[in-house]
Amino acid sequence: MNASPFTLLVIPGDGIGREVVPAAVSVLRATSLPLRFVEADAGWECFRRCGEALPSPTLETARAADAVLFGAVASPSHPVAGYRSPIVRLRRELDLYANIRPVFADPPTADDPHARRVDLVVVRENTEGLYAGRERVEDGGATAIAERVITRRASERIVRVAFDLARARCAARNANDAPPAKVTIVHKANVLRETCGLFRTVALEVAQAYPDVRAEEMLVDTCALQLATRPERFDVLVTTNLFGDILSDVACAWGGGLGLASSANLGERYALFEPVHGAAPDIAGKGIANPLAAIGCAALLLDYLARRAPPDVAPDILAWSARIQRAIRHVRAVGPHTPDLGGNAATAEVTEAVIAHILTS
Ligand code: GGG
Repeated sequence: MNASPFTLLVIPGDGIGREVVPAAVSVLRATSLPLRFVEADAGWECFRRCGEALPSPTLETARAADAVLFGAVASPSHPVAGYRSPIVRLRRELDLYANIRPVFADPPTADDPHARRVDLVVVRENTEGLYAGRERVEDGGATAIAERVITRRASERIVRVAFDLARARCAARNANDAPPAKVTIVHKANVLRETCGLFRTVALEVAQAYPDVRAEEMLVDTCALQLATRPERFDVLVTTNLFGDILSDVACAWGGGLGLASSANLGERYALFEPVHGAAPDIAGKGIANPLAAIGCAALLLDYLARRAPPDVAPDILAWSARIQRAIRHVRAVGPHTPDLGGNAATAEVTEAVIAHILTS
């Protein structure tokens, strides 16, 4: 392929981000795709070194790149003067309003008849809700208040993402007995009448424009239970920021846990891909972090680039993404496994196994 290269900004961040992001980059380098990598700093360690968690050059480079591959960040839980979470800020600065978290579990086989057929995506609003950053204390610190911001604009655009995705997934299933497209609208409008009420109203309005997609609504607590007990009933779920954060972690237990959970943060102009897991300081530096979630991000990133690539280039990019996804499933099934999956392999061994598989399959 002889196309102009895509520029990817790589931000390893803190802790195991510095181990799993290089693993994902080495998988991307093993493809024959025209990719150019630029690395930049962000995170708690960056703040301690230079006084900024998200230095301006990092933000500018993110705006100039075709996509960003992010690792993890370890913000302290106590307030630190001048510190703001760089990932929350990046999502807001780049208006990455759609957080997409796919969860896939292999269907039952003769070897494992108890396996579950799980193939769902949690679509989480990424810019407002309880994470809008509107917190304050009153009564001299005796009362703490967080404002939950829900807007028609943000609700409408995230729900459209979910319905478009459900439609696209249904088209890709392409089999007569494949389940129809379905979107589950998750809220708590019976209690949060104004905020969830607005989200629900807008979501049901948007649903009218997608007669081919089945829409259902579900209270968030019911949804948590259903995700834990009947995950196979879901296709695409759409919800507000905090609910989506929690539900997507519940769902990812079916996909092999946090070590395999990848996510995309998408907006109109920018895209950032990050493993769902955090910086994991307890295992950082030991070389045993599971790189598969970050490598899964590399596949999601290629899917995104393919949608923006010239038509003669896109199929090759998609083919590499599919190869990476097959390799992840293969390594997940047969190993080597890092300790979080019950093995004793190192990050590097798992990465090498993925690369070997994509180059030979
Ligand atoms: N890769 C996802 C990640 O870093 N998760 C942890 C997280 O979001 N932390 C927020 C923060 O530390 O600011």
